[in-house]
Amino acid sequence: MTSRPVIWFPRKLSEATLARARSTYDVIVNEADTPGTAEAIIAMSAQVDAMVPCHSEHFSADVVAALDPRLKIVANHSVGVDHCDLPALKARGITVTNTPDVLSDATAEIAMLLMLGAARRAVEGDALVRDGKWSDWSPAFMVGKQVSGARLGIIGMGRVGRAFAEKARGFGMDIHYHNRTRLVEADEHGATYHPTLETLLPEVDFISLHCPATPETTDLINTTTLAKMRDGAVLVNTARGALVDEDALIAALSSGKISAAGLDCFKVEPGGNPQFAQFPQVMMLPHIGSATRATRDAMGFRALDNLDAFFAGKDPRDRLV
Ligand code: 8YV
Repeated sequence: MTSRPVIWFPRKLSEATLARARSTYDVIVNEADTPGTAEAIIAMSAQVDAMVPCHSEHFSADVVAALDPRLKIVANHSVGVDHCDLPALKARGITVTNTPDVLSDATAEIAMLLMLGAARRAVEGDALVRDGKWSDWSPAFMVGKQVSGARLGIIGMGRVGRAFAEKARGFGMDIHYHNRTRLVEADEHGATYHPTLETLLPEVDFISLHCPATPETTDLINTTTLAKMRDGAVLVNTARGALVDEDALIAALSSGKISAAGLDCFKVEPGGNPQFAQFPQVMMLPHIGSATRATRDAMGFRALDNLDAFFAGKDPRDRLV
């Protein structure tokens, strides 16, 4: 009998994922479920053939250079791969995969929750009732911004952006988008394409970020781009904290240029940016875009599908390098 490949799970993935993995592979799970440190990743690379990390494990150039040649594949349990230095992994001959598609709806749901919560003052309203401070009502009380019929600007029209556009169309929103390339007409469903941010930003009432974090998109939302937005625009970020210059956003919230924001991602994670807590019009979540039972299972299974293909000598469906 040939020996089974050994797989390391630095985080505790769903029970269904780990059960399926154990049926095919020898599995090592970090039962403590703490983020895999550089030292742990390097040490484990000598003991395993594959790793299934989350975005909490960083494969920087330094880490990749120190990996043991035994490690053959990094099958990410995430769609974003900004935690992986892909050129460095490619140079070491290590295959890298991700888990696209399966988390688009869950992430779009969280974007919708944040957009509605920011627009309709959910944090403020919840605190009033929760703290027993709701003592009055009038037609002018807690008036928010209506989503239905408003213009939504989506930056990054990949799978998650398109899933969010579909949900927003259900709210009667007029969709505008910016993407490196224009979608084919059938995929636009009537959305208006903007080849540059310059034309998109002044046209929309709500802006939602759905592009990957790359050197080109770092601080995409900054003092200059914020100034181009409509007065009182609402910003939603369920993509990556790296996309937003947080100091610039705090200044725009203070001045009222941005009337509200919904944030699931921050520059520093875990933790977030305590400066945002001064704004009741900012709704915040701790990076839980894909955190549903169904999606966790689907992400785990997609990562295992990639491993199964790789160890069967086939090209994994979601191979990146
Ligand atoms: C996850 C994510 O929370 O897929 C991504 O890129 O940011 C999230 O879905 C995380 O990476 C799960 O491993």
